[in-house]
This record gives sequence, C-alpha cells and structure tokens, in this order.
Amino acid sequence: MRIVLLLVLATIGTAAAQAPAQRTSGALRGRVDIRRAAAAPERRPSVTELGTPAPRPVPDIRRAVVYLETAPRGAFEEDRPARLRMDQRNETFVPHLLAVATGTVVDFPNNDSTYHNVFSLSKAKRFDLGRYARGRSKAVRFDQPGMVRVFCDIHSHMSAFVLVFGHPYFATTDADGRYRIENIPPGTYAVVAWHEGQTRDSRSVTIPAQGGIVEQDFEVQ
Ligand SMILES: [Cu+2]
Repeated sequence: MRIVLLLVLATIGTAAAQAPAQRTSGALRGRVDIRRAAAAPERRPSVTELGTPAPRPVPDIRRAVVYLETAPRGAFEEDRPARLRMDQRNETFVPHLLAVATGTVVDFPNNDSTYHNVFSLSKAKRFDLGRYARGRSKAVRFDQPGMVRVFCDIHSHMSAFVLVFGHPYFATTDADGRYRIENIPPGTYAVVAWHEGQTRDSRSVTIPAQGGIVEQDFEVQ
C-alpha cells in the first residue's frame, strides 16, 4: 500500500516539475548472485559412449531475470523485438530462459534429427504444437503476463521457461550475472530478481527525480 502511494506521489511530483518536452528517466543495473549455482553436474561419458556424438550440452540455468513488479504509469511504447526464437537443439531448448513482452511471437524451430512435441500447461499460455520434424518450426504468441513452463512431450528431460511481462521494464542477466534496465521513470519500485521459478529476491528501489543510474544487486538460489 505504501509503495503504491509513494509511486503515485512520485509520478505526480515529477509530472508537475518537468518541462513537457523533457522526460527524465533513470537506469537500474547490478548483478544477480546465484548462490549454490547448481551448475548441473557434468555427465561423465561412459565407455559405451565412445565414438558416439558428444553428450548434449547442459542447459544454461545461470540466467536470472530482473523486473519491476509494478510498472510505472504511462509508457508501454518501447520497440522490443516482437519476434524471438527458442531452438530445439541436441534435445535441449536454447535458450533455456526467455523474457518477453506481451504480444511477442516465439518461434520453436526443430534443429534435431528426432521429432519434438513442444507444449505448455501453464495458465499464462496453454499450447501443444504437436510433433514436427527437423527443419520445421511453429510459433506461439504470448499475450498474457505470467510464467510459462515449456516442455517436450517426447523428451522428459527437455524444459524451459518463458517469462511474459505486460511492460518493458525487465532484463535477463548476462553470462556474468549482470543486468541493466533502461528508461525507468523516477519513482520507487518493488524490483524482483527471479531464478528458475524457485526463488525471488525483492528490493525496494528508488529512481531519483533527476534520473541517473541506480545500482542494485540481488541474491537468489
Ligand atoms: Cu523433444
């Protein structure tokens, strides 16, 4: 309740103080430390695998997503790519995690020699793409905010996440765990770091009226 009030006050305050032509905004950046970074254990090749193709790559589970829990009033007119892709490669979804804005279309191309059957039972997006072979692709439009778990009906070890946001204030961490969210209007926000659907680290962050860069680190498991 207090956060909402602060947000409203901050919004009104800055709107009144600013010249109409100039819109101040800030950036939020920092690092997400993934504790016990459960780097999936490396598969030990066995004798029977000698001479067979390389073992499938371990999915990249070190990525986290940082986002504003409640979007500032006003803007959602940013140009985000409205089309992204999640490959099926070596019986793995690549990338393992996609963060998208509502309205984004995601292609699910099959780059394996086997069939796959991508589906989700998540409330935010239920779909079943059916079986299709190498070289073919099907697309899903994500039009409702929420967490979507993606699976393959044929390969139980295949899984991925699509996080859908109704605003543009989110970012996926890079290989070093760093993130950056741009163009945030001044105000106080609840900011969340998300990892693998298990942990959330929430902090209150204030973007000052004069804008600028605010640093905030997170810790998740
Ligand atoms: Cu599959």
